[in-house]
Amino acid sequence: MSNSKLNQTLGEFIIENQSSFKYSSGELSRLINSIRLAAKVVNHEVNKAGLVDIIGAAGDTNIQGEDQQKLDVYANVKFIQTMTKRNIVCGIASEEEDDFIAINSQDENNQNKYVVLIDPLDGSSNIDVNVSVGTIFSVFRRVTPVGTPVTIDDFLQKGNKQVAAGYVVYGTSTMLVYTTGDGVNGFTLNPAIGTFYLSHPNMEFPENGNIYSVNEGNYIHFPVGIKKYIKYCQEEEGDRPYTSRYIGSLVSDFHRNMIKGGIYMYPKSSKNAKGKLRLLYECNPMAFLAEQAKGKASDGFTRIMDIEPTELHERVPFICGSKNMVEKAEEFMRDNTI
Ligand code: P6P
Repeated sequence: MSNSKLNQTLGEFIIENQSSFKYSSGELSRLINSIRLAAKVVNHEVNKAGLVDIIGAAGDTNIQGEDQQKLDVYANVKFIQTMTKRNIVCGIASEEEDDFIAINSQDENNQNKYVVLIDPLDGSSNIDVNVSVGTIFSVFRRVTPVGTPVTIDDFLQKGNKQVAAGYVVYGTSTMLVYTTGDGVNGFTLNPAIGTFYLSHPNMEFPENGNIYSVNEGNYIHFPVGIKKYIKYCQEEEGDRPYTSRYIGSLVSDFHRNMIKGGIYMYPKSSKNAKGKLRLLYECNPMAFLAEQAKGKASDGFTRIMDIEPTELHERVPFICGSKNMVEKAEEFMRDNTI
């Protein structure tokens, strides 16, 4: 991409690339634009979380049984409102909602063909300690006929059917990083004027890296293969030992590893038989981004985007990042005799 493209605004980028999206009737562009708007609104609140009484548990718990931080609730409402009010999608599923939300899909005039799955504020336990958090989204074309009510089948699609995916990272700067299947591009928000600018065109995972990201506090509960891979990362040999970096915010760990090279792991364990991360609105979108950025994502055995979903909030083990690092970890996972 020529330098002249740098500092292109997100709006200009969407318009310029709309024609390259083979199915676009402009609806997907409007969808990305609505996510852009919601991201700015949520960013405004996240940035002042310490200043107003908007942090701390909202008193409710979500389907995950996790205390809902008020910002979780706020972000969930804002993203759902923004996509609903603009009549862009026909259904939304959210980490914060027990069931999916149908949006006028039974209206025969509703020609909207996309459904969105979202983790409105991932890593929210970091809010109170001022560590970066993120929003993750995944977009599919509905599989049921337009003008009929959406069903669970519209949401339980394999990740390889995604038409778009991305995240917002609310960090030292706020970035929107997304793909529509033609590479990964990162946009940085200028908060002074509320505009996202193309700052990271064609983002790619380095094939190799020297950062591994895993919660080593769970080490004794990990499968043998993961334990052996972690020990491999720590050995003195060649470019090892690697550096251990774990923020506890998937979007932030993923973002750093995509820029510098690295691997993120949330494996299954004796504590979490299927791991912790959710397939539909965390692992699938991050896997789509990883593969579009020439990285890899699996559960240690199966490509994440080939996993057949069975329920909205199902969890899967997740290994994602630089291609050669993921393949090395898979070797250890597959061959317990090493
Ligand atoms: P643990 C945040 O809750 C999250 O879903 C990811 O963003 C993060 O990587 C992981 O869980 C942290 O989980 O068990 O290590 O605190």
